[in-house]
Amino acid sequence: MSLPAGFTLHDAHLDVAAQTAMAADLRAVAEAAPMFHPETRWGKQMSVKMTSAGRVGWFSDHRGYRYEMQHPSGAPWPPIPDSVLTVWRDVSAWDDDPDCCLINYYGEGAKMGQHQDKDENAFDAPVVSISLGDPARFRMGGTERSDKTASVELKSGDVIVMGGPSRLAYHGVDRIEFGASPLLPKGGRINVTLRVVNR
Ligand code: MD3
Ligand code: FE
Repeated sequence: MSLPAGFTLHDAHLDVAAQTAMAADLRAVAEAAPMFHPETRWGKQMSVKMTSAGRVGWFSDHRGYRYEMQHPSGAPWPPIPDSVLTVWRDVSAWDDDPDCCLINYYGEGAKMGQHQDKDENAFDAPVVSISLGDPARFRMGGTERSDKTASVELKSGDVIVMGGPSRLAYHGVDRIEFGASPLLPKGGRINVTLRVVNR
């Protein structure tokens, strides 16, 4: 098993109290900016539900992937919770705060195909991801789709940093172990991704 350089896993970075507090903060974000299933360019609904906090939010429809200044309702995205910003400041080694906090919710059977994160304008900044709730089988390769891949189990409270060469690596979520974690009352998995979109 080999992972690309610049990838760091902070195993159990958040204890259960911090995970619970962050889940409550994210629930408040999702009340102000409700989760939705984005549609791909090909009109297929993604199995993961999403919303965002921060200056910009990630969005997709028949016109493709992009960042938008507003939730589909027309409201601005809520601010990024302090509990989330604290993690970025602890692990990113980046001077500026992120301008997007994408919140992904994986219900039973949800997954995410292998892809690169290329919709940003700051590939030298790292991406930080926080996992909450049910464990996920995360799979990561290299910068070419044909590169060999390695799998990592991401558990509630784990934080990963993708900097340097790993920033443009292919990655995805093959499956989650629905119901395995007691953190979220209805089960499932939340992944928070922090990104610098514009510098
Ligand atoms: C590796 N989310 O939202 S987070 C995504 O678990 C996304 O929800 C997955 O991929 C999830 O785009 C994986 C881990 C992650 C995020 C960004 C990366 C890994 C990355 C960017 C570059 C390389
Ligand atoms: Fe991604």
